[in-house]
Amino acid sequence: MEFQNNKDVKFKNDVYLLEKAEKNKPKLNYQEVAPINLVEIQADEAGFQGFRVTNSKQQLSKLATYHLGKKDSLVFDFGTHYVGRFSIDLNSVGSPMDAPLFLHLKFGEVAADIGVDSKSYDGWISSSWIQEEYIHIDELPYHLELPRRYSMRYVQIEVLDSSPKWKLVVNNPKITAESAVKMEDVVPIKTGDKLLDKIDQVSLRTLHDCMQEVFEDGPKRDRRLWLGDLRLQALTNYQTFKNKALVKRCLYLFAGMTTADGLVAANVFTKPRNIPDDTFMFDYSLFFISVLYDYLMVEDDKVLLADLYPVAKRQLELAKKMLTDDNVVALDDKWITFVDWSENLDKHAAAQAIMIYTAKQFKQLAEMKKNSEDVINTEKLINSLTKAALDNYYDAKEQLFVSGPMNQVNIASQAWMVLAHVLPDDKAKMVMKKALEKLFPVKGVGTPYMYHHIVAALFEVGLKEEAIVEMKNYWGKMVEYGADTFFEAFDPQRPNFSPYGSPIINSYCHAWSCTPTYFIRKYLV
Ligand code: RAM
Repeated sequence: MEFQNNKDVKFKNDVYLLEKAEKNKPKLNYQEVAPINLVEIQADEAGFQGFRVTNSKQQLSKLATYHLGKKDSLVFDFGTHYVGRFSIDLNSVGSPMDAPLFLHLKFGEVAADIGVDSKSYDGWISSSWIQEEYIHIDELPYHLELPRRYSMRYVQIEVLDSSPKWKLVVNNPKITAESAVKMEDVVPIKTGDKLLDKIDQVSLRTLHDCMQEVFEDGPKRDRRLWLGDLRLQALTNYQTFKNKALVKRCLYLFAGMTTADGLVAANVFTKPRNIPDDTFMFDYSLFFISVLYDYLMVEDDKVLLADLYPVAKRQLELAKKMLTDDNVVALDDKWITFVDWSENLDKHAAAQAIMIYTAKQFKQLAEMKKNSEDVINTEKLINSLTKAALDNYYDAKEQLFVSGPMNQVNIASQAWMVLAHVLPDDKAKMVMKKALEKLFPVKGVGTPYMYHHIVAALFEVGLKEEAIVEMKNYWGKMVEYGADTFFEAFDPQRPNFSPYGSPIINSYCHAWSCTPTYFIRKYLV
């Protein structure tokens, strides 16, 4: 995938909708956290991405006694993942400070973030996402409070230079962590299975750390509101933190900043002010309908429905322009369909299924709105889309869906067709059974986002045990690797997989990976 540059697209700002977004802006909670340990990050082939964390010979309780000269460094371990600001007291010992202090600080969500030399990065997205700072300090003592927010468990402080005449002493390292919600607001569950309980906790921490002034996709990167991520975060939030105002805010943000033609952007920025990104995705625009629909399933809110119904309707109207005469979704490079980061994935069938899935939700919105014309028209659309899906993509002999000109049989198509209910329940169950036989263990799936839909489809057809096994295999593998929060990209067969050309740019606390707690709380307890 590449960056989209649509700088000529005209957007409109709806003041009424954006004011509502502002009204639902949360007040963040702050928590001061001290490190629990001093550690060393060592290269080790057996460790996740080639690194392992060991206890340092130095002790935190003796911090003030360590004198750091040129090339000396310390790594603080805060015990788990936090999002917040870092501060530390710096002082000198020895002769008068005859030269400035030159410091390098690095912030890591995982050990490799610290261990890998940032200069080795040459991926296709900006290296400026790598969380590190180079700072000169002219006078000590100094209370260093870094202005930027980081997403981290580990903080490395390295003296690039002092002077042979004096050394650095550090004290009081601290993170002031921030989130829109509090971990203690969610009651821990006991499933009777230790791994599932742990997966649940890691999921909660992931969602907690991504819930800021919007539902961020990843607090390390991209630090913004993406529609596809929001959909899964909102669903998980209803089962856990139950902060509905934040979902409402995000819906109003997307609705308040569409293109002049009414298309919802794939993501929006909220700093330094509200700005829609000039990036559009076929599936993400349609998911505006889903987020609105899911919200209304947990909260009866007539005003929200009245405000946002036209925006939801417009997404479906615009999607219809992508249909061939035979009602098949034609993929378009200018309005890409995301589905997953896996390479070589044919997305035709999944795109068709996503349109059916969201059209069905829109029909229910139209029913809530008592708009019989929209109900009838959407019903017709669903029927023609479904017929096209079955005519073009269902291989009745194999009982599996194929996708695209090469009839690719991939897991994304099966999962989305099942979620869109294009087949009767018994046949849909058969699709997942066949998929388990032929496509598992799945290969080449790049993200927990895609994995979510695979597990969701297994639960949907009643293959509960199989769904649990997949969840434990996939998210459990991240736990085994020591995850405090779940990752943006993860392929168990390729632990170094990155959609961007290097794992050090990946986010290791990523919104769309938080859903096991949703599954566990919805289906298991
Ligand atoms: C990446 C982010 C984000 C996702 C998009 C499609 O930039 O990981 O979460 O929604 O891709």
